[in-house]
Parts: sequence; C-alpha cells; structure tokens
Amino acid sequence: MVMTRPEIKTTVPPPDFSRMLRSDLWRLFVSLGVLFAVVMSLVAVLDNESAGGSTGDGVLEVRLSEMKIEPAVLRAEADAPISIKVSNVGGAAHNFAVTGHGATELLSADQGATLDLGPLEAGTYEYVCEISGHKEAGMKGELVVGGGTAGSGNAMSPEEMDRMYLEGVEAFPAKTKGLGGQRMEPKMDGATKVFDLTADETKWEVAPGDVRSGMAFNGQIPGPEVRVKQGDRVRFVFHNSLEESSSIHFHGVNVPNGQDGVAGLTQDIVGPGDSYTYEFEVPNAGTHMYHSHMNGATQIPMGLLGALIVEGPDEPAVDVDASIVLNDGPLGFTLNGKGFPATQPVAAKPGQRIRLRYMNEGLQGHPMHLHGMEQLVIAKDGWELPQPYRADTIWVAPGERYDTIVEARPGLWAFHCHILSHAEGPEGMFGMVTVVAVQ
Ligand SMILES: [Cu+2]
Repeated sequence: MVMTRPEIKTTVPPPDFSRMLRSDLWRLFVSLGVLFAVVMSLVAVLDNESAGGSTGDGVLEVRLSEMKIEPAVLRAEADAPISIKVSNVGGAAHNFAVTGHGATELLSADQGATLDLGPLEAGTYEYVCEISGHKEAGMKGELVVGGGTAGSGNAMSPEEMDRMYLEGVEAFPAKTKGLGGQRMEPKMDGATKVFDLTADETKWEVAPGDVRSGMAFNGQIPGPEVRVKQGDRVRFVFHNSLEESSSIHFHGVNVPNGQDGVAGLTQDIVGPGDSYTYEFEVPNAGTHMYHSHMNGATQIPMGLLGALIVEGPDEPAVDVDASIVLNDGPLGFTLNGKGFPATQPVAAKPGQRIRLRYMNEGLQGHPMHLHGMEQLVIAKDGWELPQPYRADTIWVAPGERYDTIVEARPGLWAFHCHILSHAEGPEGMFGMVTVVAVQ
C-alpha cells in the first residue's frame, strides 16, 4: 500500500474557524469555560481559607514549574518577618531567589524549601529562578511589601477568568511568526539524498507576542521534517552556527556506529563555525527523530530537533499524516514548536483515516489525550506492533515515538496533554492543546 501523506496537508482545506467559533467550538468552550471558572473559583475560596498567598503569620507559598513561578505576585506586610515556602512542582531543577535578599538552593523535581527573608521595607522586590535563561523564559514575579491588603496576588474574578479563557479560544489557531517542521526536499547527488542542516540561535514566537530565545535547524523549530524511504542513501551536511559545540544524532535509525553523532565517542566535537557530514543507508523504517547530542538538556528543549520519517515498503493507507512533536523547557510546553493558541489543528474530513506520529523531544512524559475517538496504536519507536491496541490517551515518554491511526468522526475534538498543568491555567488554555477538526 502506498501512503498518500505528501498531498494531504495541502488537499484538506483549512477548517473554517470563524464559522466554527460561531457554532460548535463556541458552545463547547463556553460550557467548558463556565465549568472551569466555577471549579477554579471554588479552589480560590478554599485556598484563601487555608493557605492562600499569605497566611497572616507571614508565610507565603510559591510553586516553581516550567517556565513560571506561581503566583506571579506575592504580597506581604512591611517590617514583619517574611517566610516563603517554595515547592518545585515541575520536572526540571529550579531555585527561587528574591534578588538581593536571599535564595534557596537548587531544588530538583518535587523538592521544596523555605526561604526566610526577615522583615523587609515597604516596596516591590523581584523574584526569579536563577538558572541561566529561566528568568527570561518566564520564571519571575514581584513581591510587594506593604501597601495595604495582603492576599493572593493572582486572584482573578470569575468574569476575568472567563474573558481570558475565551480570548485564547477565539484566537485559535493564532498566527505567529515562524513555522517549524516544514518538509525539506533533498538535493540529489547521484542517488544520494542530501540534506543541509544549519544550527543557529534564533528568536521564536511560541504563542502570540511570546517571543523566546531558541535554537533552530534552518530557522525552524522543530527543524525541517525529513522524509526518506527505507534503503535510501542519505547525507546530512551539518553546519554549526551556534556559539557552542554540537552534533547530530539520528534517533531510532540503526546507523553505522561512526555516524551515530555522539561527540567524543563516535566522532569529533563540531565546534562553533565548524561543519560535519554524516552519510549512511537507512536500514529501518519508522517514525524517528534527529537532534543535537551535546548539551542536550539545553539544546534540544531550545529547539535543535526534527522529525525523521522513514517510509517502509508497506505503509498503511491514510488520508492525513500528522507529526506531533512534543517538547518542554525554555520554550514552554509545545506541540510542533508552538503553544496554544498558536498550535496548528489537525484537519480531516469525516471518515478519513488520520495517522498521528508522536515524537517526544522533551524532558518530561506527556500523555496525549484525544477526545471523541480511539486511536489504534500501530507502532512504538518506529517498530510495527505485532498486536496493535486501542487507546485514547497515549503516554509518550522522552525519546519515545508512537504511531496511531484515527478514524475521523465529525466534530471539533480537543486534543491535549493530560498533565493539565501543561495545558491549562487560571488564565485559560496554553501549551500542549490543539484541535482535531473533522468537518
Ligand atoms: Cu505534558
């Protein structure tokens, strides 16, 4: 069977979101929004009655995660001792510092600490995570000392919450600068498919107005999607325009050892300004990835990754073939390099078969949940499953890939990570949320 993927993205007309927003999506999200607002105002009431932002004895609480500190504003009395209870609820290490007045040690995931500041004069103090890049990525807030009522700094009225929630939904799918994962056509050198990949620092608009520092292959996050056939001879010419060294690993491809991309182990380091060429025959089909293999916990979350899809001789026939690259870190929680409402919908017509290819390049697992339709899981890490199984939530651990087939049912189906702090907050949906639009 032959896959029909290459034509799909262009032959399925983009969904008419203005009409959808006036009808189904609007009703769906308004009802969800009202429910969410009710739940969150209950939470706010309970929270104020227990801990809240300030307990009256000067103990404040903050939560650290990628890439924010909640609440964004803390209030405390002037000239009274201030203690801040810090919990790292994220998946990466962070610390908490009130600039110039004290800091916790580095807290790994699920660790906590209490920062005792003593009394402070009335005024506004900045707090941040001191790990390089984390403040810029959003991990900052304000401690307001004095000036009247102490209380939870981020309390919003239910009306404000509804308004912010709906603003996000109405903006979807929001236009942002830059589109990652665009299919890259090879240059041919005889029978060899040649792909040029240049790594460079970039500014990347993750969501409308949210421009962050990233690292990109060919200016795209994720890098260009490379699609070849099993048995093809391929050459990747890597140019390193970063200010640090790097290399490229072809994750999931059973390459000859010398082409495995691990600096110091199988090749020389590729320094700033240097180039390196990889060449091999692709022995195994499947949904694979290419990514940096130096300073990986920084370079990959910042964007040095891409889909590497190898088509076998006997692929299932599908109408839509969509790569879903998951990532987390300095760019926030992203699907194909964007956070809601700038994520792109997966569009199909009723009855069509959609192939979803999940690739997790992040530092955390993401259980991707599709509303309304089961997914037939046909492959793990590019290997065909002897016994496909059905599921609606696909847990994708870092480095894993899953391929699933969905029979499209009419409707606008929410599709999101079900670690809900990766997808929704008091200000509405963000991050790993999109829609499978079947109409
Ligand atoms: Cu997640």
